[in-house]
Amino acid sequence: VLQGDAARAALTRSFGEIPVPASVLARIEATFGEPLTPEEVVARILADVKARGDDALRDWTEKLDGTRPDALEVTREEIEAAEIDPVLHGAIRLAVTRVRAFYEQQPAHGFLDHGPDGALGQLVRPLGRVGVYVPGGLAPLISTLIHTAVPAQVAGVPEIIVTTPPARDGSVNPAILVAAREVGVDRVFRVGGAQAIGALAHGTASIPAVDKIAGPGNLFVVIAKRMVYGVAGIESLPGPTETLVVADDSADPRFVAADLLAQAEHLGAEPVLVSTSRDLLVEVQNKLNGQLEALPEPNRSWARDSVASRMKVVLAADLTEALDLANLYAPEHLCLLTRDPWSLLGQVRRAGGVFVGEASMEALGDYVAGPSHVMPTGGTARFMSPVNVRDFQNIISVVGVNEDALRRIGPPAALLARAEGLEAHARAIESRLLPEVPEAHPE
Ligand code: HSO
Ligand code: ZN
Repeated sequence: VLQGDAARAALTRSFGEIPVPASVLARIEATFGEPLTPEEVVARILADVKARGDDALRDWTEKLDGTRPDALEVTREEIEAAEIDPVLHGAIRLAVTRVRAFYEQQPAHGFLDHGPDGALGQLVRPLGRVGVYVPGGLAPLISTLIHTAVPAQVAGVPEIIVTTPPARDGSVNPAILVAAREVGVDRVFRVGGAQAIGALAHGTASIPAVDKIAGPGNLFVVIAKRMVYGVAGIESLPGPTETLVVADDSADPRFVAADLLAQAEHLGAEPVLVSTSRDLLVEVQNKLNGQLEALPEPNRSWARDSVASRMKVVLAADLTEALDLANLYAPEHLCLLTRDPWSLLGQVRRAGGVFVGEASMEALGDYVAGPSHVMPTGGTARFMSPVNVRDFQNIISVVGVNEDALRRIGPPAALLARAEGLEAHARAIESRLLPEVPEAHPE
């Protein structure tokens, strides 16, 4: 149990370098036959996809996902034909409806202010083509497609394409295809990992280059997104997930344990518990062990790894210190399980999302609450936000000043131009103010 300075140190993030689990390094060495860093691996993949396009995508998918896709695109017919249990289909519809309703409330309009100076304003325009990365692999994240593509759609993006890693038999989970259909995604490609990010950024014969790449992924996907930034836009760097639970002595240890475990079963997750009650910490530990043992495999192993390798437990002096520590850590999810959780909201400064009270567990937010579950991880909540409509729009500034205003604000502008040594700027302004442009006279 961490306290005081030790807790602060444990919850202070190091930026710049993404921590790499030993298991990942071991897998790299097994795959490549040499001890490369994840950055070196990603750089190789990106360069190859840029140079060789679809062939590189097929080779890397074969090497890393164990299947060689002839057709990289899932056809319209396959998407239309995908069928799943009707009750699950209904749940997908509910999620789509609720996420859409949430983002339709997000103000995203421009303005044009007609005043004495003329008109100044902002146009808001949707991006042209967006690529959504949907993690597959061990857990096919149906909900992630919804929670990324729907905000883009509400933003007005006319073309949304999805890439997702295929299973070993080359298939894409039918529930992901149903979600794509329900949302109205235009195209789906069976490619994952850094190679998918390379394809979305550079474009290949099969996969069109996009303006922006959105969505969470594993370490390699996050590194790839960081590396292609500038070729394409990226919405943020959502990577391995984390949850920080603040609980006082009123919290039910069963629920605290359940929420920590729900997060822990994501690969590489970091569960953090900050409590003002030592008794609660002990009780949560007991419940956690019991609930962990009761989980089926492989979930038990995933969760156990997160708990054993990355879980942090902190005893805080009071709720003010608890919230200070939470703000320092800047968790993706901040869960408030205290007597009066709403009273703490004013102290929340840094988090992807805040989950207020017992009925608002983070797992509900993963699916149907409304706000996107794609939230900033790794402490990037310090400067980034959850996926939202604004990620998928451009602002275009409008300058439409009239002559009256020009007479007033032109001279100081010309003065600033000369102070910067930029004479042509000054003359461009003054040409509208003076009767004649000064010109050089040939001798
Ligand atoms: N909690 C994960 C998202 C997710 N959970 C998708 C279930 N499905 C990261 O925020
Ligand atoms: Zn989750």
